[in-house]
Amino acid sequence: MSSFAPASKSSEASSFAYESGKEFFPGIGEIQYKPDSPASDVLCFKYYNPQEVVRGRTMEEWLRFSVCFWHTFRGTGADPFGYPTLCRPWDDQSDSMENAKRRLRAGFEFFKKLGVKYWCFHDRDIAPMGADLKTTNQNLDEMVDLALQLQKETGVKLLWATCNLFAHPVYACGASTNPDAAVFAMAAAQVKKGLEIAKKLGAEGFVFWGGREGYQSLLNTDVKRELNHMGGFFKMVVQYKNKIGFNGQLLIEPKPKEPMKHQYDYDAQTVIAFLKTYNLDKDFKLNIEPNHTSLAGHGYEHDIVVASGYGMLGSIDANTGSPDLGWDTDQFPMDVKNSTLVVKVILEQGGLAPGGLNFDCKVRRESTALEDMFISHIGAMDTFARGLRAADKILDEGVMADAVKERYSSYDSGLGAKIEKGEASLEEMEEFIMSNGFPQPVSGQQEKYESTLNRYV
Ligand code: XUL
Ligand code: CO
Repeated sequence: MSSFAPASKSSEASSFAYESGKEFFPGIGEIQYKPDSPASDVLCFKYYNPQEVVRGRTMEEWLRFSVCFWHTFRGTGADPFGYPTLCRPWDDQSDSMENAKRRLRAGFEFFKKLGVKYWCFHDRDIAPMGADLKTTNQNLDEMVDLALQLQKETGVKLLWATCNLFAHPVYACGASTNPDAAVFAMAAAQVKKGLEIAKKLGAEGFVFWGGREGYQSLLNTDVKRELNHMGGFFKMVVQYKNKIGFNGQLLIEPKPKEPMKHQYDYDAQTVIAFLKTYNLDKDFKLNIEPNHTSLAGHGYEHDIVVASGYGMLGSIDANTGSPDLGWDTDQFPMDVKNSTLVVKVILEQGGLAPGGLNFDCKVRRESTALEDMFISHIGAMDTFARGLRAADKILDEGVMADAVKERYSSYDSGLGAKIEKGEASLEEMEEFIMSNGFPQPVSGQQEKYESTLNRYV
């Protein structure tokens, strides 16, 4: 997001060089599936074959890839130590509507050439804010009209929309959890408009990432009051969504920290508990981002497994952190073992629709070439295609599932079945141990599972 960039930037950074009506990515055509291409050819898919059928659906239908507008078309490469490095020829770095329109057109050319069927955006990614809500909404309407036209022309659809409730200075102490009720109102007004444009663009979902919903210090924070406010905010969202007939899936994206020291949507289990507490669990699902999962101190696929277990895995922000760093680096996912474990869950729960795999990823600050935008997405799509093939084989052969099933087989009949049905008592358990003696330990065989997995990836 441009607002993350340092206040000033080197004048050489601007390299605006776009001739109206020309292609934004000249020399790059639609990316093809070429399984036999040499390793040096990185501008084609070696594994992702969109129309290939796996377990009764095409790869495209299982994986539902999406490009995010904020990193790929608003990311500048700026960091706290350096000026922008990703200076796109069509972007004059101004906040004008013409610039916003060029960016959007570049975006749709990119989606089409890459061969993804979905995109995602924040309201503030696509349209500049005006001096007040009225002009801000007018700008948004103008951009949404263009987006609708480009969606129709290209067939690319909106996976989900979201509101940026964290970049503007007024949101520094949170949006719906801000101690100031007027800021709550500003966030609510923004989300009202966000839901309207999501409906207009046919969004399949609407995401809430709790950007600054949390605290930096407990000394100045009334935690329970803030959580009540957040619960009330989401109730208003559900009411308005139903009122206007927006049918997209509402989603919350957990993250434990960054930018706040502590964020209320800590991880999947925390968000599920929050939703159940405020009676919102029928209206929301979760959008899981593995880089956030690892920030919470969990393994890569942990939150995906947990959310799916509760029937609440709605969508995935498919990215990865850097194991040797430990913050939200939003890297492109390139690890086949990770993608296999994620796709295995997707297959087991029968798909992700209406969610998908959204690449909430940014090329490194050093990856400055235009073709890096393609290479990064192609690499990640191939990683998930390999994960899909491997997960299909794992499920087909059933070796791992059978081993897990066997591990719990004592619950299939007798005492175990009674426990699972909730029909057993402490007295019966005592009686069982009295007559059968202490049980013998059974091996967990972690290494057996790990080496079995390695046979598939
Ligand atoms: C931030 C993050 C966001 C959300 C959308 O860490 O993941 O980009 O996905 O607001
Ligand atoms: Co995300």
